[in-house]
Amino acid sequence: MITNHEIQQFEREGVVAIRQILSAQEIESLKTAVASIEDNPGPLSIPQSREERSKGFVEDFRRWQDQKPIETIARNSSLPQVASLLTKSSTIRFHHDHILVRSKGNQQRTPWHQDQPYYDLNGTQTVSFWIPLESVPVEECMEVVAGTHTGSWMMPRTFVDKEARWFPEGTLQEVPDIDNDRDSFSVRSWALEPGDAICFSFLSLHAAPGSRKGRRTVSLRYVGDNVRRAQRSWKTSPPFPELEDPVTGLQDGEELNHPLFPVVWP
Ligand SMILES: O=C(O)CCC(=O)C(=O)O
Repeated sequence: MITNHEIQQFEREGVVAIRQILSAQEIESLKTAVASIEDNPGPLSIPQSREERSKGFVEDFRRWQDQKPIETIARNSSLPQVASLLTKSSTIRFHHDHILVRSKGNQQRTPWHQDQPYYDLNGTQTVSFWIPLESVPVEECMEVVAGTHTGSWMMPRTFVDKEARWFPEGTLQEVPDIDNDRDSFSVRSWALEPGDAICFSFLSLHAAPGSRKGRRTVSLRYVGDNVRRAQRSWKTSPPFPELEDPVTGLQDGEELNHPLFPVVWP
């Protein structure tokens, strides 16, 4: 399922591509879910307006809660076990799904960023699986900077307006200008086929280009033993307002022991 070499690469670089981690049937079931999500945007979908959506780049979050194929793959595929091996965590919780759909010719780029500063958690045992539903040529693949998974947190900003909506200005270092200094960074990317996935840490710096033929991707995100809630005074992306409930929510520093984050391994 996964080799020691791949586990070591993830430990060293914070990113590894794993071939045929999902079956053709599993990819088909994700396609069905994504088609349904495109037709029925959820409350967290971006953008919300029909006019903006027609520009051809839409995102959605936390749809495992109403799209059975996503829940089934998040829980029952090989991903939870691979997450456990990569993060060296004895237990794994599913954290959330993130759906990204670019229509044919949509050139909107996802800028360089780390995911973790957008979330309300701390901890190092984290992994996302970036799962394209169609083949992706290397020049249209997500890119990840090797080694950033053990480095500093960098300022999360809104992708379009570059606003510091999460951490206050000046409190975190800025994302470096990788595109104008590419030789100084170890940038990883791959040509992928359906069933392949890029596994990367929540702290790995990554970006993704637009697409000529269109690209539908599902990112499934998992956390391990040492991950704890970090209460924020702002709305995270994605938001988890349920965690603020004084009775059923989670306090700062608590384990993510909540039905929103089911244990999926073992
Ligand atoms: O596919 C993309 O455009 C970016 C994906 C991404 O940033 C992620 O999955 O965390």
